[in-house]
Amino acid sequence: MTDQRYVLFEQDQQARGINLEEVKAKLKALKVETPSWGYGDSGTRFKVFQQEGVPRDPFEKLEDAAQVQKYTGVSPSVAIHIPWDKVDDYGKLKQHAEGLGVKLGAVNPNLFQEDDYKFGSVTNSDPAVRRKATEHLIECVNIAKEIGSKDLSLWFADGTNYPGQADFRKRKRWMYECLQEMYDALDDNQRMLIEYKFFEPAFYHTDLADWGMSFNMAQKLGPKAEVLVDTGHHPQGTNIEHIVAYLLDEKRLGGFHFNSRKYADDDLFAGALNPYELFLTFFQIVSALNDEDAGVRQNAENIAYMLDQCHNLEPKIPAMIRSITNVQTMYAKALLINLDEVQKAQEKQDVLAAEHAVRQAFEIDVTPLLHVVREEMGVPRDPMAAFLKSGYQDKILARGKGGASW
Ligand code: PSV
Ligand code: MN
Repeated sequence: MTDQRYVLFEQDQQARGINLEEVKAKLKALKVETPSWGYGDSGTRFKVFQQEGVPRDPFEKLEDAAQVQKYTGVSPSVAIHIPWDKVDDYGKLKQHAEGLGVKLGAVNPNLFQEDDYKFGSVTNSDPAVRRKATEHLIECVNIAKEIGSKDLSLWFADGTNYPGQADFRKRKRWMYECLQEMYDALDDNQRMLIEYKFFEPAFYHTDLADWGMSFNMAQKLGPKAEVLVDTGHHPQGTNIEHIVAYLLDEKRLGGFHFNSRKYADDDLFAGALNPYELFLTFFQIVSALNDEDAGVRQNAENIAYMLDQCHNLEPKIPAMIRSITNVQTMYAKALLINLDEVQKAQEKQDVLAAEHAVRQAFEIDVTPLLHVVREEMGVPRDPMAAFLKSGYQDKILARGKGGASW
């Protein structure tokens, strides 16, 4: 059946000089990894509300993640967190994932939940704690090798609460030493993605507080170290797309943890509060995909897109589907920006025309395009409606309450 809405859409976009076949190919190639911890119970420091049907172990988390892939077709891998997803046999976990049509993705070490790490992990003044933290990092590299995963996502809760509590410079050097040891353990096809966060759980200083610190660390470590941008980890008003462009130009943008924030690291689902920011982030990526420098293009092609969000009130699988479709929608809109038009306006220093060329694409309704793309990919046109109709949510209620948290 010819989709009338798509026919009109196609005419409009062709008139704007957009190559829709290219846009469709890029949309089909998009992959957004979901986090295993986003399927578990989560909450705030005040309360974790338990939901019925939450997975009880890593195997069930993968089953839920496979639903997101089944209905969206663009989330074929799942990030794991060690020890939250620790199992005796990672080969079995890998096989289970593959049997469900997904893969295990980035491995996230956890250096923030043990008493030993109260005063820091890789920055602790006690060499025995730093040793323990380094061993855990290397353990995670080995797990990643075993499951065939390329990416290790690193986030450190390390920081201090009071002036004078610890020596910033010494901590910086200790962190570098530990990460260097981890770096040396990586295979050639593996990379470490270094995340930053400007505050929390520490309130006075955080050892990797911003992208510049992560970037500096990555640069000193070597080409297998890149920066991970978690959209929720910036102070109010930060121009995230500028950070993205800068890192792309330096060929050090490793990946994203998408989510929405209003005040702090809220971890609300992606695209709920920040659609224009997400769109402008993709604008920088789309522009880098067309850069004259092959290295920049290559970096843009190898970005690990991941979600990092907690669903404290909302059901988890639909929240994940909504985020994925939000990300897909913003990417689709960014792909409709006429980059030549933007460039011409920039050359003429025509501020209004340049801004218009960008915003115009944001205002286009991409629903007909996404429907056709999904149909061609063999997934439902409306992934959310199809999932809700499937009965899966009712089926998992049998798991009861009290599943895994985070
Ligand atoms: C920290 O806030 C973070 O964003 C890191 O990515 C962790 O891996 C994740 O949340 C889960 O704690
Ligand atoms: Mn994160």
